[in-house]
Amino acid sequence: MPSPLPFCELHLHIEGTLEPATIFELAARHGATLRDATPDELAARYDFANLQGFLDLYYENMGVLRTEDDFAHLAEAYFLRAHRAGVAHVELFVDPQAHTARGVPAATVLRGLDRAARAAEERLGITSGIIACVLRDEPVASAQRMLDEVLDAGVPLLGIGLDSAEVGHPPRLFRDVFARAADAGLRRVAHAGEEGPADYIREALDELGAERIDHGVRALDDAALVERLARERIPLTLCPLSNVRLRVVDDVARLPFRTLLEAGLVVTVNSDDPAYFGGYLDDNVAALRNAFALTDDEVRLLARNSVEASFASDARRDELL
Ligand code: ES4
Ligand code: ZN
Repeated sequence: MPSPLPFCELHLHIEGTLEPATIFELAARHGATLRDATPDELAARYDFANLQGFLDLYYENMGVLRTEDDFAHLAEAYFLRAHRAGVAHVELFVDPQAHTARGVPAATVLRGLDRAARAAEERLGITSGIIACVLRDEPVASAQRMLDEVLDAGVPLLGIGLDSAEVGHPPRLFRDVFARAADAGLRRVAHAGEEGPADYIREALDELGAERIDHGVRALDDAALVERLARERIPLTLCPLSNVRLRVVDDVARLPFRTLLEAGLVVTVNSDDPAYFGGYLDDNVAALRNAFALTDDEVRLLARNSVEASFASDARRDELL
């Protein structure tokens, strides 16, 4: 069934759309050797004990992304699949430090993504923006260099985010990086409360000025925080299939989805790393629909929330609502 309304996808790591078959295709193009003999053999290892188990493979696999064309090709394939899923606007995450560490300049990455984004707007009508994420398990100085590089790349940038291994890497460490990003006109988001404590969500708001929280399911451990998120209409970008595959919950039905909605939170549904977690945006919506017997009105609310939570222009938001 087609989505009843266009969705905005607000939590999507573009490197997490790198499908096993594409990894093999790019490895062949670059003469790179892979650990596995076939895409199926690789995919058979997509059985993760936790976030770190996933991240290890995610960073290894992205080694096949080397040229501007590689990044353009990756994003083109994503935009086509997102279009089929009913996505009308995307704010995509990218991890520049994961590429510069391998000798691929941030400008190469951003130019490839930007080229695909322009084509997607023209051909598919999908609007988008790029959010450069700080790898929180790397030093602050590396994050500062990344910010300089992406600001100097000559490609329009929507925002700054915070991702990678959460526990032990609190948001407050990156206070100065986010302050400088805000001064440069970037929007601010942060992963918090995925595996880490509710306190990290509070820090993301107070120390980083985060305007949205990515995941944030652990907010429910702190009633005052939930009340604040509702009052300030700070959206949460939930990723149901991700939470199951990374064992945040045993199954989608165990997500505190109705509790979050009933607390008045601006809840959105997103796909995170769809090539790794078993589905794109439509699959995530379907998983919630099945697990919680969502009505069409409730699915429409999720679509509306995604528009409200987006950083799209007022004109574009009016179009989508
Ligand atoms: C990520 Cl699911 C998730 N959490 C944190 N960082 C990430 N980077 C890519 N996917
Ligand atoms: Zn994520």
